[in-house]
Amino acid sequence: MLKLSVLGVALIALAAWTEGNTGCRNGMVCMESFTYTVTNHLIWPYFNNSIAFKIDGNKPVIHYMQQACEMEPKQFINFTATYYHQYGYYIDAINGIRDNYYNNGTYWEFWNATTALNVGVSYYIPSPGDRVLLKFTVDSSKQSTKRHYKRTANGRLS
Ligand code: B12
Repeated sequence: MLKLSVLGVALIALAAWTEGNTGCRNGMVCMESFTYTVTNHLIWPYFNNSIAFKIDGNKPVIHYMQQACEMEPKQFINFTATYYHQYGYYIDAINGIRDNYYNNGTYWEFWNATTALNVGVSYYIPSPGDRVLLKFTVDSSKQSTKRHYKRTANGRLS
């Protein structure tokens, strides 16, 4: 009996040590967490999916994007990115919705709670309380007069 209680206490201590003193962990909104959201209101199937992460050192957003796909694959199905030596990864598509900036002005815009960010997902490091957002957007200066977009076989909009 005594052995079991000692084991129990040891397990609780181990859990507290792994999660930090606050018990904050992935999936839980708390002092040490931020939320990551992907939102698309432009083309069906629309989605607005969020997940909370405990901040993991100085890891950039792209690290958590991959974690989201592993943890919640129904909401964060996939993403594709192109690597640019100077700026890191550029997000081309999320959940099969692909940008087509030069034809219709659409792209995945990168935001935190207050502002469109001036770096990409490889360089932005979330801080506690942050709300990081990738929002499927149309650049109004490039927007055509079309109101409805159709999704083609490769996920692009026509
Ligand atoms: C055109 C452009 C865009 C277009 C890209 C169109 C496309 N690829 O389909 C749009 C408007 C979509 C865009 C988006 C973004 N952009 Co931009 N963009 C530019 C701009 C004005 C010109 C790039 C260009 O054509 N160069 C000439 C060609 C020949 O060289 P290139 O290497 O092939 O260019 C490609 C890359 O630059 C890439 N690209 C464009 N923006 C970005 C951003 C990131 C993070 C990456 C990895 C790649 C990338 O697309 C270009 C065309 O294929 C530059 C400013 C500048 N004057 O350089 C900013 C610039 C590159 N963009 C920037 C940023 C921050 C972004 C965004 C993160 C903004 C946001 N908050 O959403 C997003 C990217 C988000 C994502 N999806 O990952 C910054 C990068 C700064 C940095 N240190 O990381 C720049 C330098 C502007 C600035 N001074 O703030 N962008």
